Amino acid sequence: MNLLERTNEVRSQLKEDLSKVQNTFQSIEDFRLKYIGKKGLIPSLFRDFSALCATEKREIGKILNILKKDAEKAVQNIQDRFADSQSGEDEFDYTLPGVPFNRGHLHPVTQTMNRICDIFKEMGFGIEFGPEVETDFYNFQALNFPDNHPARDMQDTFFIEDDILLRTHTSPVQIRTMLKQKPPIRILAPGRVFRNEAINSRSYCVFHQVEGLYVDENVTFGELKVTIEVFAKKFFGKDVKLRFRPSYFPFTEPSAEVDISCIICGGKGCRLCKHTGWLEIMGCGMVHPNVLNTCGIDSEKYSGYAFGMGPDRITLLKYGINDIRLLFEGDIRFLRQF
Ligand code: 2NL
Repeated sequence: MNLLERTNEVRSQLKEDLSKVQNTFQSIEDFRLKYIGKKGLIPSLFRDFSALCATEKREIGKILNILKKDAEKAVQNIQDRFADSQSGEDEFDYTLPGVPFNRGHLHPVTQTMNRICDIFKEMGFGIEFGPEVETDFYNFQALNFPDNHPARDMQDTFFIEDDILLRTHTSPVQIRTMLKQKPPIRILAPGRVFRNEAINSRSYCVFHQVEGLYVDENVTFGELKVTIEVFAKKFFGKDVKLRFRPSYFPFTEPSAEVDISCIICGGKGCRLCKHTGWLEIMGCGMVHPNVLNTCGIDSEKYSGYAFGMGPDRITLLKYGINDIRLLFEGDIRFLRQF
């Protein structure tokens, strides 16, 4: 076999051996010594090369040099790969299942308030906010509460000073809006409210309210009814039935309370609806003329409707939760479920 044939033979052998090298120090070192070590196959080809004549050298020198470079490169590559695997950095197994982590989410009451707001926004209501610390004027006086009304009692309201209190409803937001804007006014006032009540499974000292107000010329109770009907069907489902019962609030006349057919039994009677078939979801009415006049809106020219609901209670109903305190205690084991 002449040198050219031997060179080709070494090349094909090198190719085959390279595919069999294992990722261990010994296997790589064996490969290195066999081909480019001092006593390896390629140096031995070079030794024979030096004995050739000039024409033969020209013919084979280039091929031999390429073989040597390729062998050195192959050794470098497998040594690098081995070093990487030893450092452990690039050994991450990308096929492993991911590590789960908690994503967090909005509080269930916030989710309920957002849904309520979204539905009324579609019907053209704007959203307004106001302070949680209010004066007697915005919270009571402007809302047609008589001076001796029991809600003004220290027992029911958290007073900060004589005239300063924590709002007991979000109506002051609407009073503020009516005082600074002319009709038409169509707004929703969601927010946190406070009442100095005994705490139990049904009432807590802090809770939420979403109130709505629409004031314009010729606003009627009929419009109030359809607006609430559209809302209730969107929120609770299109098959829900509604019932308006006469009621009393100082700030509306006439006033009504709104019931929906029970979302559990559909009206047949069950534990949730206390076997009545109905669930109360809100109060509403036509804005009392005294309230409009106090806000500088002529009650001869304008009329309005208003409503108020408790998203806490609605959240309890929706999820079948039996204790309102769970909504305010921030227990992550409870909140995680929503
Ligand atoms: C309920 C009842 C209601 C209103 C709130 C209101 C506000 C203004 C004028 C007139 Cl500025 N009314 N709000 C009206 C009727 C009922 O809430 O049971 N809420 C949980």
